[in-house]
Amino acid sequence: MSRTSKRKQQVLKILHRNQEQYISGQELSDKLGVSRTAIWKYIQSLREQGYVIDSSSKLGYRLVKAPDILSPEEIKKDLKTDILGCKVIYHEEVESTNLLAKSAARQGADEGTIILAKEQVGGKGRLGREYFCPAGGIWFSIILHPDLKPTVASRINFVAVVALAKTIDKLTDLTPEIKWPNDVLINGKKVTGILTEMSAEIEQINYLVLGIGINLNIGLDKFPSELQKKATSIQEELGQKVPKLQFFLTLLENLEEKYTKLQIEGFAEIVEEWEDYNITIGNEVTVSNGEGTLSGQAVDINDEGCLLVELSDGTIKKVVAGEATLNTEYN
Ligand code: BT5
Repeated sequence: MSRTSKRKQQVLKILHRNQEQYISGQELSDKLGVSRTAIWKYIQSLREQGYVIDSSSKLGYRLVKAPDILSPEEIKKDLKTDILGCKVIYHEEVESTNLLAKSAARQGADEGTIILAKEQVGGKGRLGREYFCPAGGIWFSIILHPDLKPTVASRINFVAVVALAKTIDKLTDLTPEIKWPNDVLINGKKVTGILTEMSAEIEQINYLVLGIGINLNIGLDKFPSELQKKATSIQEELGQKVPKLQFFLTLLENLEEKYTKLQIEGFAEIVEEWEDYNITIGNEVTVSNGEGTLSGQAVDINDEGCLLVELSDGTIKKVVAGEATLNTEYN
């Protein structure tokens, strides 16, 4: 961070701390050891970011309202987690936060480091698919060092998808549903996606990058037409925008709680919560992946997070990864 942006952050911190009262330009300039003109410039720049700052020639400056943005300063101010968000890196526009997070992880970034972007221009889905990530959504990746064997790393996806469903459930009147493996749907359409990537040896995970995308405050008309049939946004379903910062902070708390639960209590506890939102188990599904396509009744999730499908002849097939289509009215 440059010296200028560091000072601007210091001004913001002081304004936040004194939100009820004015603080004079002189006091700010004494505290930071810079001129009053410099302080005025920092204030202008904060206003351009969306901060509403009242100024009076007699009294000084007072923060009236902070914008609803996911800047590290706004996140850190109200963050209640211990691990997730220990460091937050924010970008206006990136290709993909997962790419940046993998590179940070290779350089030894701490567990819990978060890379966020307002917009992604090369957002990634699974298997090299593209993911549409315009401004208004939440696009971020977290670096994790879970105490898990690589063979059961996909348990992290269950942690994430349960945390997402819980957050939507808590903050809105909507009914989130989980479709195996990683999708949260609302009224049958996808609102969140998860991309987990890892570097591992046979016995241990070096690092894992959990990438999460949420269609939060995006109008459906902004989506490419081919996506409008299968994707939706929380704003679209709710008919109004949702405070982004509150959503993100609640999600981090839920993620940390489930992540800790996974490592202390075990996977069965997470699957139990997953089942509260599940629309896959108990339904007729068609699952396709690189190995082909099969149809049958989804009967269970095993210890590795695989879907168990009972075929018409009674045999049970284990599906490690793939696309599940529910043979219901939605599809
Ligand atoms: C996913 O892949 O759902 C994983 C998405 C992960 C996105 C996050 S954002 C932060 C981090 N940085 C990244 O670069 N990625 C992660 P998959 O299950 O393969 O679904 C991909 C399919 O979903 C596409 O082929 C489209 O059909 C559809 N899709 C694309 N954009 C979408 C969107 N915004 N909402 C819903 N569906 C979408």
